[in-house]
Amino acid sequence: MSKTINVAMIGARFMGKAHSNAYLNVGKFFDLELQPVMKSVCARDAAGTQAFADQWGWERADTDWREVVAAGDIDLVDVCTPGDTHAPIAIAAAEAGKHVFCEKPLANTLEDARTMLAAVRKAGVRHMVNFNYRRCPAVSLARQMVEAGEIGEVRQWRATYLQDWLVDADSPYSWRMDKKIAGSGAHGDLNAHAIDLARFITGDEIAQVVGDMKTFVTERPYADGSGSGVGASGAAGKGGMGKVTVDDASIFLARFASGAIGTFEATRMAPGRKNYNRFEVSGSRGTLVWNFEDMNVLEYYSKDDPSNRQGFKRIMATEADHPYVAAWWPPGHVLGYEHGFVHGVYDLLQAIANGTEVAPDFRDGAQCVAVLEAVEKSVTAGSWQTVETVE
Ligand code: SOE
Repeated sequence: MSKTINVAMIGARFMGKAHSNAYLNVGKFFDLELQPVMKSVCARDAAGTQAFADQWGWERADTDWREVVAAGDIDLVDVCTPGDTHAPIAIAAAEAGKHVFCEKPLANTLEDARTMLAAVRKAGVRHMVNFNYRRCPAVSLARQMVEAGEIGEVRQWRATYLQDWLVDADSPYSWRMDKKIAGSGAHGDLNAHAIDLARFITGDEIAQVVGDMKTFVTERPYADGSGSGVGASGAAGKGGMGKVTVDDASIFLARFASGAIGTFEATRMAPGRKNYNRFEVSGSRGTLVWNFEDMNVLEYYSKDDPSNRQGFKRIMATEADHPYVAAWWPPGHVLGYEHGFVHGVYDLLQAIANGTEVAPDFRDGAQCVAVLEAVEKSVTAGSWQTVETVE
């Protein structure tokens, strides 16, 4: 009989569902030393939170996160709220001695991210940021291959993270378009993932950046509140127009510490691209390509293949000896978006059980925010900026 760990999740919308699904299923597919107990889900709207708790199996529905993070029966606090509340919730949780799992980007400012890192370190609790794409099996495999030298010395990184849900000027306003709440637009929402993937796959740090950002639609209608997922509005029934204070698109060039170079593009305005999170990394001996829209496949070109057999091969990362796959289905029975969340929760729970490190942790999260912030500075200054190092 394994031991248990009591979880409280703050936030009950899109990410709340993805995390709830992970807690529900992780123990059914993976051998766990600590079984999660879904104790409390907390959000502002009492009736909606109760309905969410009933649907997903949370024992209680709460509305005051301060009481929840301090509660004696909570061991792990999972932060699924918009970026502006990550710091106060995570810091209070750490001060109450709770382990903290936090959605990305870690914070809206580097200052907040550093304060969060200091708080979890001081408390000696486990901490992790949910960069879910690291844990798609094909992405974890790409990391293993780069680490093993299978593309040689890494020289160039190309990331494109393209969506189209804001391409229409009448797509509704939501908190994601309010800088005070979201911190930034496509930049923090999507480039954060691309930066994390670049750091994870290459094992390198982004040292200098220069970029540009653009807001194409500067005001949007408030929604009727019927939406769900990315477009859901927090301003139901308000009427009128909301001012967009974040970017719709953000691009930047990067110089890595090793001497490699890279390009990053994030947009919510690319018609036809739904969740086109793609990277291509070229080394001295080969290239790897991954795209979330075909997430089980890793493309691999090796210069070391015989000359008459050169070409990209499509590796289906669905074999039992691919990362995380043995826990699931037979070869060829593909995995999806939700599995990355299950894998993240699995790694976090095992790290808590064994007292071991888990990545990406708050230092990784803060280093990602340092890159995001340096890009924003470069846009204002019109020049290359050096990225601060978070120790
Ligand atoms: C919306 O752009 C969003 O849900 C992001 O917030 C997620 O981090 C990304 O994985 C999918 O798109």
